[in-house]
Amino acid sequence: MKVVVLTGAGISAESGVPTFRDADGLWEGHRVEDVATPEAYELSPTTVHRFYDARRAALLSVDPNPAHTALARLEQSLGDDLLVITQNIDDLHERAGSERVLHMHGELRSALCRACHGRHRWDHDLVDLPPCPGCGVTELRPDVVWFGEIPYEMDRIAVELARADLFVSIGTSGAVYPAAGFVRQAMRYGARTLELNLEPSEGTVWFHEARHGRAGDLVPEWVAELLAGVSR
Ligand code: BV8
Repeated sequence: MKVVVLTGAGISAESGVPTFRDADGLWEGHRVEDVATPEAYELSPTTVHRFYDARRAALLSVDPNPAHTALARLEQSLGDDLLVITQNIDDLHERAGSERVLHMHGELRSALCRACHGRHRWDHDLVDLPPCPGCGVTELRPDVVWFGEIPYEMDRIAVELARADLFVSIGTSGAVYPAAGFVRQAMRYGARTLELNLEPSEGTVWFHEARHGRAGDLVPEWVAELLAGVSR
């Protein structure tokens, strides 16, 4: 059975990573859409770097929670039949032990050079415009997908959604596209669809089944069910 899991900010909420809805979408009074866009970066790279430098630094003070570890356990059992597509730019899936993780909106711990397009593991601030380790030019930006930019690996995602027998959405409001459209895409190819979220998402009508509660409770429960089914 091929399983595709889509995760959003809600899966990291219990780890202490604020969701977009938490702060009513605001950061230091800035609408997220106003700091997570190419236009905002052109206007004030410093403001945008400070936004991502703060989130990158905050990663050091959070840890994966039982929802992340349950998915890592599921990967142990399903192997290549499981893919986690995440909208999150934190590294909590990997720190929980998941390897088959696709960051469709990029990663905080990566810097992208606008001059040579090289990508570099990055754990420090970018606000001081450090030189690119590859080409030396001071054109490093956060390796994240901003509003108005095309998400990463959309072709691979389309293939995986078409192959999925089960599509599970965890901790996402279904407010941001194209991720919010994946449930219909998977369903179109015959997948069974399940929503695990604190509250009904904007796309909840598209799911065969929806369970509402905290990911830290719902995900380990669902994984145990699946493994019980799988192991029998
Ligand atoms: C694009 C990286 C063209 C940066 C992000 C169609 C209709 C309308 C608008 C559009 C459309 N198509 C495109 C758009 C425009 C736009 C968009 O969707 N705008 C929205 C605001 C209407 N989309 C884009 O610009 C995208 N690009 O479309 O390019 C294209 C596309 C495809 C092919 C070719 C061309 C790019 C969007 C990516 C932007 N970058 N992040 C950063 O992080 O700073 S988006 C960012 O916001 C996140 O990555 C995530 O995707 C989104 C936030 O959503 P969630 O993760 O769901 O978080 P949220 O806070 O909203 O909800 C949390 C949920 O968890 C809640 O439901 C809550 O109840 C639940 N929860 C809370 N606690 C828990 C919990 N659940 C369980 N347990 C808990 N403990």
